[in-house]
Amino acid sequence: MRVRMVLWTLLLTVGLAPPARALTLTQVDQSTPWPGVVITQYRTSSPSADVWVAEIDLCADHIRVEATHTPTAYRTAASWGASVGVQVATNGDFYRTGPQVYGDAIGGGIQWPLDQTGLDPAYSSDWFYKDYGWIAFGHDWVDYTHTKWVKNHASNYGTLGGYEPGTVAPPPPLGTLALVSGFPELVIEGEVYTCSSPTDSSCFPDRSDMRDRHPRTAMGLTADRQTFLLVVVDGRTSTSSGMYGAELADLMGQLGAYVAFNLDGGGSSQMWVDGDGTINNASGNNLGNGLRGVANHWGVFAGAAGGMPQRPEHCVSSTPCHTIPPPGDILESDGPCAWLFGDPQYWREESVGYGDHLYWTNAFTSDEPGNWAGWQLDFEQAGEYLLEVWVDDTFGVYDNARYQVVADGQSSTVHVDQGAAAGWTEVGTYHFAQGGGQYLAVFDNVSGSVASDQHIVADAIQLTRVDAYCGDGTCDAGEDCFGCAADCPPVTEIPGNGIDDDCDGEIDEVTNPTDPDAGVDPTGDASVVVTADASPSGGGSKGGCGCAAGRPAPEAALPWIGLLLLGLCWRRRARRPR
Ligand SMILES: [Ca+2]
Ligand SMILES: [Ca+2]
Ligand SMILES: [Ca+2]
Ligand SMILES: [Ca+2]
Repeated sequence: MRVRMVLWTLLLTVGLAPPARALTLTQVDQSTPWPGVVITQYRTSSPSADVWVAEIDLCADHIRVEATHTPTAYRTAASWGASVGVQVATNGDFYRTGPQVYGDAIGGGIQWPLDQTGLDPAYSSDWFYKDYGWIAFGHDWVDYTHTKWVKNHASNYGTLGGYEPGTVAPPPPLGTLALVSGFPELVIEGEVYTCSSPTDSSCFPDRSDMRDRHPRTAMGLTADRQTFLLVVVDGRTSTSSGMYGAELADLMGQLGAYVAFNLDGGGSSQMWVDGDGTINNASGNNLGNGLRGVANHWGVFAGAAGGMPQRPEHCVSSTPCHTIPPPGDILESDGPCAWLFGDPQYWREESVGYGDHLYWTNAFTSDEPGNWAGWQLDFEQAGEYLLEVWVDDTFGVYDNARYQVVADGQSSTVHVDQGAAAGWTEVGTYHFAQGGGQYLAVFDNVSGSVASDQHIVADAIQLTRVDAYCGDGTCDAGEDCFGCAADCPPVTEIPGNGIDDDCDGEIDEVTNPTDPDAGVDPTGDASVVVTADASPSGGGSKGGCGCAAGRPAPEAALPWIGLLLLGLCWRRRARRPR
């Protein structure tokens, strides 16, 4: 927004006409059916079109964004939305027979198989291959990646943000829960895509149908990443003309998008709201042929009716669900940092296990998980941690339960024999980074046959710090009484060891041995001396602070070392006559 304002100011200052912004929005209706969801209907002039906007406050209670899991059939937004239990749904990416989509897709935290996405090398010669950008949602984050065209023309846009801006079609971030792809990009880092003419061949070179007026669907994100925009524009009727791509870009900019992408349009454009049904003229978009089934969708859980936890799932300004302190911690599967995915009826609860509560589900043969559980991990300090899971000896049955550990950007898969386990069971030791974006997950799907009733438990997990850290009670290398007084308490200054043992900011200062309060020799004449047994060569005991080189810098210590040597010489001379 600010970029645009600056641009306008600049244009006005130099006396040029600003680019025509033909689109005028008039609000027709607005409602807030659930906290965090505002549905607005607009009428636009030039062109005359009906527009529906769902503004989703990602930091409102109970808000969670979902996208279609690997589909086996085309569904309308209404049918899919009702079956998943979301409150708002729209169509998503372009699709083809399969069902498959043009870009990448993730629903319920599970990426679609390659051959149902446009990433399959089989499509590498197709016109749309890797053209897409996406918006992706994870735990406490939202991200986007720009389209191929934008990445290949990065110099037009200054510094590109988003995920891996230098890589075309990067693998999605670990921990992505929902992702839908689209192109072309309509708003790029706050800059609305503009064309000299909306019908010129140079306008949206990555997609020629942007140069005709069609029904449209678009997705956008505000600069603070706290508002998700889903927009549908009707067309192909006498009352609503649809929009050129350039008009859609203008619309998304006016609605406050910082980034925005075109989604599948035409007969696919539809917005469904629970209780109101399909709110736009989706059949009109489909030339009177009723609602069209599509391959993927965006959905939004909202309000208590959505059944999601109160804590918003993708709010970038949330404090972590829990921060694991330096020594480690125990996180429960029914605690604030746990996820349970899949049909809830297949997650059974028992009043046994750690804290007298566990969940279990059965292993089953499938390419994709049906039920899976996850634990979000957010650390106060980076370090090495032993990761264990609690396995109840009755309900832990399956001998090859598959876990995924995401630690410090690395993903590892570990199989655990839950049948042989009882109590705390090691998964492994990992280096975790400070902060979040890390997790443990356990999945129920097995390739190949599996016997019945092979229970997999999801119960508490435990993290135990195994490397040295401040607060472990030992003064370790790299710690001192400045940075870690808990482990390295200040002790009486020991001269000559180059360490500021008493943490007063002076290294090896000479003190009166019989009266330490007398402090440093004030005159420098060495009238205050040190006894031999307090010096390092005299076998003076090394205090708790002696485990690391002290500060300040060596040059600051030099005068004191000199003074000490002078003092020792003086003492030797003074003793000689005896
Ligand atoms: Ca438990
Ligand atoms: Ca320590
Ligand atoms: Ca000192
Ligand atoms: Ca010292």
